[in-house]
Amino acid sequence: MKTTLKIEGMSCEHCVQHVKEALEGIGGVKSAKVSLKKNSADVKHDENVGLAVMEKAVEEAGYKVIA
Ligand SMILES: [Cu+2]
Repeated sequence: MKTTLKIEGMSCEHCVQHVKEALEGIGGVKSAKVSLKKNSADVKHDENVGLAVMEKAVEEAGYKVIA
């Protein structure tokens, strides 16, 4: 499955790396492609990884998922 998350609060490549690591640290997430320019993350994951889990991981890293 692939989910695109809109992310708020990223300002540099460090932020991108934080978000990427946070998402890829979730069991069942295969990869996360994070774009600073688009303020988004394309996440490839198993079916059992819900949106709430991804939102929580991003928030714990210090950023926010919007809509
Ligand atoms: Cu940054």
